[in-house]
Amino acid sequence: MDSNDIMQWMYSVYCILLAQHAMDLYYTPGSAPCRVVLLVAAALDIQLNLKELNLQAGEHMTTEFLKLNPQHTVPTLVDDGFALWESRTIGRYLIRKYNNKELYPEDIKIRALIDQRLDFDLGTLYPRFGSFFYPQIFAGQPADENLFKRLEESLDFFNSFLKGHKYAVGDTLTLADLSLVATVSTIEAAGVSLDSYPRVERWFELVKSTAPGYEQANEKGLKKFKGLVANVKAKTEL
Ligand SMILES: N[C@@H](CCC(=O)N[C@@H](CS)C(=O)NCC(=O)O)C(=O)O
Repeated sequence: MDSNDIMQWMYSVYCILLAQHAMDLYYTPGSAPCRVVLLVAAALDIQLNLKELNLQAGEHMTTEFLKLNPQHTVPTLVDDGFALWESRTIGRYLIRKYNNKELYPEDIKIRALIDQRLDFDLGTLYPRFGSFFYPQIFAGQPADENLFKRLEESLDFFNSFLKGHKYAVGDTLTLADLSLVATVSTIEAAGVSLDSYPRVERWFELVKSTAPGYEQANEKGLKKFKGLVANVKAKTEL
């Protein structure tokens, strides 16, 4: 065995050990919450063992999956038997596990602002988008003007949060951006124009070009989401 063979052997052992330690991520590519976790994994430069579930086929309702997550939602992360769900919680867990100080800084005020943006996304922006858009897509209902106004109001809120800084909190990329970009890109992909929110538009372009692995982590799944929307629209227009 020469030194090259030894290096090759060590590298193979390293890859096997790494694969054994890879965490499982149950996900579905079109889902915005799942893309939050993919964006965090890309920013941390870690590999997750991706396990795709087909929700339409009920693969999230199996006894096996319900044992992991009784709430039957994706994304669900499983780290050596420890199961965790809620995309932003998974994001914080991974950031702490890999001891990353940039995406969720320890300064209590910065962290509080990141949490505020994450809660705004979880409790206001994404639900308002969902209640406006999903009944149209999944139940064939007409667009509701009042629900659209509520969505517009929340985009306006986000536009005002961005005043005076480049990213969602301050001038560096944080977990808040990775969460919000999954939502905002989904809103845009659903055909909602961002023209009336210039700061959101500028921020969106910035995050697209600076979030590590953005294309693979978000755009790929977004294409599937767009495909699903087009498919449902085509069916309802028949
Ligand atoms: N707040 C949750 C939302 C998760 C969620 O609702 N995921 C959807 C897919 S986008 C899901 O799993 N739906 C199936 C179900 O609830 O049974 C998160 O951010 O992880």
